[in-house]
Amino acid sequence: MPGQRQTEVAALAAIGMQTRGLAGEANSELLRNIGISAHIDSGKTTLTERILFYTGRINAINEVKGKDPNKGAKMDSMELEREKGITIQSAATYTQWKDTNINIIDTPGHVDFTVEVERALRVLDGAIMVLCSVGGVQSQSITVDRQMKRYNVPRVAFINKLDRMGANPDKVLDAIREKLRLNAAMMQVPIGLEENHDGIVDIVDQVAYTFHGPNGEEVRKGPIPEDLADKVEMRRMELLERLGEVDEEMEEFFLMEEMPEPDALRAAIRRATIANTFVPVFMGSAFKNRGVQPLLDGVENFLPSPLDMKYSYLDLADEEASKPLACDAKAPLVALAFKLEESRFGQLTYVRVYQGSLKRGMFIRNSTTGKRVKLPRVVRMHSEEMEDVDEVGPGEIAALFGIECSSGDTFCDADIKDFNPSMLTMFVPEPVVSLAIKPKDRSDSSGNFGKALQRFQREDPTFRVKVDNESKETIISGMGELHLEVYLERMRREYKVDTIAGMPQVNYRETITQRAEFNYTHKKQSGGSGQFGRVEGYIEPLSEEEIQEGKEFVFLNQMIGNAIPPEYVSSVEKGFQESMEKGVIVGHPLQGVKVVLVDGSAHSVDSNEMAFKLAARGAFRQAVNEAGPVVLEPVMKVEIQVPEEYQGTVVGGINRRRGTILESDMEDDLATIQCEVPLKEMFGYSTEIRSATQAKGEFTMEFKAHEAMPQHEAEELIRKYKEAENDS
Ligand SMILES: Nc1nc2c(ncn2[C@@H]2O[C@H](COP(=O)(O)OP(=O)(O)OP(=O)(O)O)[C@@H](O)[C@H]2O)c(=O)[nH]1
Ligand SMILES: *[C@@H]1O[C@H](CO)[C@@H](O)[C@H](O)[C@H]1NC(C)=O
Ligand SMILES: *[C@@H]1O[C@H](CO)[C@@H](O)[C@H](O)[C@H]1NC(C)=O
Ligand SMILES: *[C@@H]1O[C@H](CO)[C@@H](O)[C@H](O)[C@H]1NC(C)=O
Repeated sequence: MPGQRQTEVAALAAIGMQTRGLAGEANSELLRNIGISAHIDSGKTTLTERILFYTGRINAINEVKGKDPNKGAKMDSMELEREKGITIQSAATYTQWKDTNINIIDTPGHVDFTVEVERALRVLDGAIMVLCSVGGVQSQSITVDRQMKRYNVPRVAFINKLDRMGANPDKVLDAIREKLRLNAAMMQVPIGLEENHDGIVDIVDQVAYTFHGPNGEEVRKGPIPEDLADKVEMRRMELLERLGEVDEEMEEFFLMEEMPEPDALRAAIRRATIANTFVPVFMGSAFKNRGVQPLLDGVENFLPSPLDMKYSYLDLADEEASKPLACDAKAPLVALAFKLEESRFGQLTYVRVYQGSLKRGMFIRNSTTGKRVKLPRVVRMHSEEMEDVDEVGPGEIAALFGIECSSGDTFCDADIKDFNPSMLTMFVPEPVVSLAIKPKDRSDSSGNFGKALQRFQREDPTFRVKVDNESKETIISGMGELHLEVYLERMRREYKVDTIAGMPQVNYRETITQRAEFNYTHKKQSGGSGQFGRVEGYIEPLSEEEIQEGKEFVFLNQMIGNAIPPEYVSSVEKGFQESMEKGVIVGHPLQGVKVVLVDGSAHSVDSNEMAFKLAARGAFRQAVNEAGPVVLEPVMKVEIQVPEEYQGTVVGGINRRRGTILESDMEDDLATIQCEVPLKEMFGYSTEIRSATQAKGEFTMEFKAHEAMPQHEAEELIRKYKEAENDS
């Protein structure tokens, strides 16, 4: 009954607008923008689903990975996600718990899609970090934690799956402290574990919560079970001690051996959580409907509102000076587009308003390009449904219709002149895998092949497309095999284009290992206007610190005097920089090179920009072979979990794939192996591990760094490159 549904949505929207109109600006204090991030399979989707159910946003719970493909969990809106059972695309959902408005940004779990996580984290004020009570802190939890630290995202932890065999929340807490180095303490003590898991005891309020009704919607309060009293007391002292380490008021209580009132304790937990010096730990079982409502109270009580956070923008009108943003509805608008999505309603642009308000019908401007557009519609999204709203205030997350833009664009009020704010650029990793593709239908009469590629590139900065100049092939690159596979699948489903793909290729790099000098003269002085330029200096590898700072190429001018006129020095730099694009051993880009210019000479008539650029290129060619060039390959951090009986086989497989085992742990017959393996060797690994372990093993991986390739491995590449060069 689509008609009825629409009326419902319209009615909801009307109510929403009304309450908002009454509450006005004070709303920011009651707003929480949160993400839920987790290791794959720790239950993030299940938890999100429960949150939406208990907050009244959905009427029924559909289990993730259910049998009926049309009835997957609400947050996984793409059909493909349902089939793969993993969350790929983030969507923003708006809901309410008690008086608090909550925006949930669904962040993807798979490491191939970390840029999505990064983007989501950029617009969040806080997060729930979900951990499995059996798996604990896994490699991906560490990655996600590192990202949260980079963006200073305060968080609460939720230890899920207390109903599972081997559930051990105490051990997970130790891992949070040791592996993630977080100052964390339990907010709760479990009532029973595994099949006896029944509820939780709240340490601050000293009450037991149990969950009843078909979906755990009925929360009953009771006294602390007698056998748990000591444990609760122990955890309560520990909570005070941990808070005392970061909060003076609590330190005093701890030293006086006094317990503060629950309100004072809660206020301290909130202060420390927002200051990112403390992480409160909640627990339960999303699947068995235990512990989710108290977690929501925790979100309300302890995670920051937009008013608690200090953000800043770069003022493009003032040499990109960093200036503070005010979470004030009347201040000039600053909003960040953080996600584009092709929906069945057309292009949706997700934005976070940092300052001022977005109003339907107003004119907004892309602060970088100065392009002015009218804002036809503003909506709140709930997975695939939406509510129209007239205005969204500071701190809020909304979606816009009919706005052409790229993710990462900053919008401001078009009617305010000389105000050009830019939100910081987002961290985007370089793609590590490439794949040559072409449409099966060579004519591609619909033009959809090109359209799809353009769309994906705009949505996802880690997905790149280029056409190889020599082979005329279309090359797509991304963060892993699965990343690219997902796009080919989306092309087939959403754009009806079947593609033929080659073998995935690794994105190699080259670098130099020692210092080498150059002294090169570019000269063409026979007839007509001549060309003359001489450059002298040396190239050397960048230092470890420079690489740590993210530098790939450094140019230093150490000339004494003006042997090369200043206007040509930039041409010299450009010439060297261009040489970096294609290495000499296998033709892949160079990185980690420093060029130092010490001398040169020019001719009063025959010197020009081109002459110096060519001199630099010649000098580079001259020096690079002397500088010990090597091939670098991407190396991945891999974490594998397999039942004990397969450990030997799997370790053998990793050794064959040139992997280095860093660590292996054994717990309850389950081995966790941490290793580093060249990406090239990881192709097809999912098939191997499946067949080697009767589908009982699983692994995750993420890019670590480009590292030197062993000579004998590089030789094959070098030979192929030389053959290709000779052919052309
Ligand atoms: N026993 C138990 N199983 C759970 C619990 N929560 C989730 N699961 C199961 O764990 C599996 C993974 O859950 P999801 O919610 O899809 O996990 P996710 O973290 O969203 O995973 P991705 O979408 O792949 O990132 C599903 O089979 C769930 O039914 C829990 O509290 N207890
Ligand atoms: C807005 O500015 C950014 C940065 O220059 C640019 O990449 C983007 O395409 C612009 N968007 C529009 C709609 O002009
Ligand atoms: C591609 O080839 C054309 C002509 O063959 C050349 O003009 C152009 O600069 C090349 N582009 C790149 C990126 O190499
Ligand atoms: C560099 O080359 C020039 C011209 O070929 C020569 O005069 C000069 O001595 C050389 N410099 C060094 C340090 O070898």
